[in-house]
Amino acid sequence: MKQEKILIIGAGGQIGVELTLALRKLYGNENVVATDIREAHPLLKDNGPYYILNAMDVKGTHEIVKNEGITQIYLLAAMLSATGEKAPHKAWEINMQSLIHILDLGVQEKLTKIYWPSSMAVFGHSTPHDGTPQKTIIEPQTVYGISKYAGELWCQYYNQRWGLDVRSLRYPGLISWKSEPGGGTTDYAVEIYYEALKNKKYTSFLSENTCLPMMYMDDAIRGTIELMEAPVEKLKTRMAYNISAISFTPKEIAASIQKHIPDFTIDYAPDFRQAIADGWPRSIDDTAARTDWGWKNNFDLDKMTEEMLQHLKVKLMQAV
Ligand code: AKB
Repeated sequence: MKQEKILIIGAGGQIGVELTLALRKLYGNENVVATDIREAHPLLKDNGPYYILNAMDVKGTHEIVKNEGITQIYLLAAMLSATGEKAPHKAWEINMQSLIHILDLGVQEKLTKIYWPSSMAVFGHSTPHDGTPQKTIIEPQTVYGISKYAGELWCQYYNQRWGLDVRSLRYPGLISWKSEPGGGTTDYAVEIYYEALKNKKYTSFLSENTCLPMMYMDDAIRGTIELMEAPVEKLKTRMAYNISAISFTPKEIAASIQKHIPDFTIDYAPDFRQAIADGWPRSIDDTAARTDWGWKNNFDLDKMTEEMLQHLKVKLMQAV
């Protein structure tokens, strides 16, 4: 069997850092080429090949694919829901063009697999908000959600027309301590842990009872790799799979933190991100992922809180 050589575009982002580390463990450091528009994230320094690359740079990407003998690409670079609303045309251009040129490259270079993340942001007000099904009404209300839904259709199209093996997940909000999120509506659920440890108080930009689907990064990374390793005949959709783990509100995550930091307090000052969150599911039905390729989450809210506080405490102490 040919040794896979993986290219990660957007390796410095919230998912990218941990996915690169996990894939390097699995495939060997030298077989996972990390790239990002910025200098290498501290956790990706000196443990494998790294290039500075703009996801929109078709020529530069092609050169790396050729020179490094790349067989698989994970395209993670994107503008998320909140920053996307501030610059809708730019978000559309970045999110769509980067995908289409990677899909073309996939066909041209006969790549074995491509991974591209979708999001629960594909769902909008007209979708059932509780137990949102895999197949349902999809009318996203943010440019990020529109680009993710259009992208899913492009992935399906390239699979049906050229047999390209593109795989995708609709992530809920992701919570991590190794790398920080940027520009999302669910970012409050990471910020709250930093602020709880640093200042024992947090002002949430979402209202107290806004319930959203979320997932600890360990589960998300394992799920992504499991999807990518699943035998092709198990995959029953070439749109992105719904995956879910836990759903909670700002009030509930605060209560989970208070079990460890009793004098932690939270108040609420909803901003423009509230309207985005109000259009998203409260919980997601991921039966298809569980049935087709065995998806299963391991972390609930309290287990995640325990891990987040424990790791962030050490990280913040080391940063002093
Ligand atoms: C965001 O909040 O924009 C992202 C997402 C749900 O895809 N975390």
